[in-house]
Amino acid sequence: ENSMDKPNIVTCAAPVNIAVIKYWGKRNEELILPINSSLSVTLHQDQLKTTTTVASSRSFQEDRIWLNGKEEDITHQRLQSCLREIRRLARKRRNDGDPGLDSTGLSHKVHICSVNNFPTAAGLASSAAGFACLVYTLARVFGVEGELSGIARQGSGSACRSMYGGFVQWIMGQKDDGKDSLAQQVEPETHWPELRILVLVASAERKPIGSTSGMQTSVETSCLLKHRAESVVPSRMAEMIEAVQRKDFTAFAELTMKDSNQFHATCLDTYPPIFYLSSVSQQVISLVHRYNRHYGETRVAYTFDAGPNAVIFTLQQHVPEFVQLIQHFFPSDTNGGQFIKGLPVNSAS
Ligand code: 2P0
Repeated sequence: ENSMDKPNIVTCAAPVNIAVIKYWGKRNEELILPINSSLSVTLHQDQLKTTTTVASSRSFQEDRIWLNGKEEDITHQRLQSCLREIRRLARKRRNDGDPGLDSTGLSHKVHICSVNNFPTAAGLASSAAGFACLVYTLARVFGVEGELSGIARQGSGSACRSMYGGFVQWIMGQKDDGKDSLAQQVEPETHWPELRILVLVASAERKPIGSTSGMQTSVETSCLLKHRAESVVPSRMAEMIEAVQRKDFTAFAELTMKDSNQFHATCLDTYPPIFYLSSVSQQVISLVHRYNRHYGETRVAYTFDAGPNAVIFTLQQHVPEFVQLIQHFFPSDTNGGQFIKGLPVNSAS
C-alpha cells in the first residue's frame, strides 16, 4: 500500500528549566533515580528551547539521529532507553485494543533531528530540553499519551522537569524500579506573571566536568552531599513549594541562593573537588548581595548550575535597573563574553 510508505512527521519544542532546589546525585545510574527531590522553573517556549522533528517510515532501514545538523551515535544508552520505553508503551496501548493508535507501525524506524536555539557550549541545560523534546515528539509519532516524565527522566534526570511548564517538582520516589520518580507541576506558567529570569553568560566554554560524572564522584566522596540529601532538601522542598504558592519573592529568592550555594559547597566537598563557579560568578554573587543590602530587601536572586553562568531571578519592576547595573560592572566583550536575556516565566510544555 502506497500510503504506508509516506513518512509520518511530527515537530515539537521543549524549553529549558532552571532548578531552584538542585538535583545532584543518583541512587540508581541506569534508571536515573536521584538521591533527593528537586524543583525548577520552566522557561518560556520561545526562549531557550530544543526543537525536534521525528519522521517514521516503513522505508527507513535504521533509527538515526542528528543533533544540530551532525549525525550522532544512535546506540547511546540513554537514547536507546527512551526509544525502547516509548515503543513499549505504544505496544501496550495497541495490545489493550486502543482504536486511536495512528498508522505508525511499531516496527517502523525513526529519523530524529534536534536543534537548540542557544549555544550548546554555554552549558545551559541542553540535555534537559533535548530529552524532554525527544520523548514528547516520539510519543506523538507513536500515538502514546499520558505520563511521560518517567521516560524523559531515563534520558537525563533534569529532563523530566521540562515535560511541564511553570513550577515543577521532581519527586525522588521510594521504589527501586523508579515508577514513582516522576515530575509534577506545582503551579502553572500563569501563576506568577511578575517573575523574571535573566541569563548572564559568563563563559561560553564547555564545563570541565560533566554533570553525570561529577555527581557520581560527589555521591562517592562527599559526606556533605549525603547530609544535604537526607537532612536539608526534604524540608527545603516544602518551604520552596510554599514560597512559590504564596508568591513570596523574599522566601523564594533566599531559598534559591542558599540551595545554589549548598550545591556548589558539595562540589567543593567532592574529592577531588569540582569548581563550577568562576571569579566572574563570584563577582555576580557579591553584586547581588550588595544590591539587596542597599535596598534593605531581597530584590534579586542568583543560581548557578554545573558551570559559571548566572541565572538571575527578580520581579518585573526591578529588571531595568538590575540589567543596567550588570552592564555597568560587566561590559560585553568580544570573546563570546556576556549577554543578557530577559526571559518571562510564562511557559507551556
Ligand atoms: C539541576 N543539574 O537540578 C542540576 C543542578 C546541574 C546542577 O540536573 O546525569 O544533566 O543526565 O541525570 O540532568 C544536570 O544534570 O544529569 C542537573 P543526568 P543532568 O538542574
